[in-house]
Amino acid sequence: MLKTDICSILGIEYPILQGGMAWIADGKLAAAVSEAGGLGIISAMNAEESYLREQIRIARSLTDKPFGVNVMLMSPHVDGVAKVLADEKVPVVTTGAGNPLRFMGMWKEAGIKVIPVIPSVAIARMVARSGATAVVAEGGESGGHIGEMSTMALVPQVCDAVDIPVIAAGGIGDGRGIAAALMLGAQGVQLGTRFLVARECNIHQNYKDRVLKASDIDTIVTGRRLGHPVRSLKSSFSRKYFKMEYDSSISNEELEAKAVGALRFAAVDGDEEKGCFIAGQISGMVRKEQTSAEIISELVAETEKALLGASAWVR
Ligand code: TUI
Repeated sequence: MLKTDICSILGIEYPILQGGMAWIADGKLAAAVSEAGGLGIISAMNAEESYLREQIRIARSLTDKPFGVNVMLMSPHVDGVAKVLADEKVPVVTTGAGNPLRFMGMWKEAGIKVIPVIPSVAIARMVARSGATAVVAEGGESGGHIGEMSTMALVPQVCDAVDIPVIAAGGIGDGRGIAAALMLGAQGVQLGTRFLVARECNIHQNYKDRVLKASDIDTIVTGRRLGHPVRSLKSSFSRKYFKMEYDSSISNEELEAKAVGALRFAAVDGDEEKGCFIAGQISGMVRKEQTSAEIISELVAETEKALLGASAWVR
């Protein structure tokens, strides 16, 4: 049986978290993943407090199991969202795209387990000192807003630096990746891209089809010039955006403006011209639509096989 300490800490069956993807990870997907024994995570994204309350209500109507909420710290509604989470006493909060320190006291007081997503050792140390329950160490193979480090190099260095559990993310798409992450010292994993094609994932079919058709080299990183690199699938939007970043006649303000709404255009409208189809480098490994329960049970079986088989190399 695949079990680590993070399972008892979070009250889940398997050490598998579903990433909190903006415009994608809603109450229905999170509940399906939690029902399957993982930790489903709702994205609070850029939305107002009322959206989050509704998604929490939906998740609670579909499962009694623990679930999480991801807070995008760059959201204009972050203060209100942070209060809703304390008020609703959600079991787990993960944070991304910034420093969660100013909310940690309020969340801890509400009994919430706080798991910041971090891109470097220095930030891992900082959040550990402030009382984080665990960290998600996310490498740049992942989709969305990324740091500089790769998962392979980041995870063991974070494990050495902090004495709280480390959950690996970025570039993990199947049981081999999970087994490898555990070998690097992680106690669990977070997967986003694999859940894009979950049956309970409510994104536009064009988005799912793009992931299903992607090859290993089909992602691109845009936004470096603005200081927030984002990995997504190559598309007419992302290729155009990439070129604009090298065009000095285009101002940073214009670049920012061109990105507004791009996640929504992808997830809700499946718009090939205006959408930013966020996905990680493992897109090339995602070949079929499955229920969240099928994804989790396949991942667990593959991980157990990989871990048990690995001892054959020691003679
Ligand atoms: O946050 C993510 N992934 C995301 S957020 C997002 S929405 C967005 N869209 C456009 C631009 C920016 C965001 C899509 N995908 N992953 C976790 C993550 N956190 N990656 C990097 C970080 C991070 C960066 C800096 C965490 C902490 C941090 O701290 C710096 C500081 O000291 O404030």
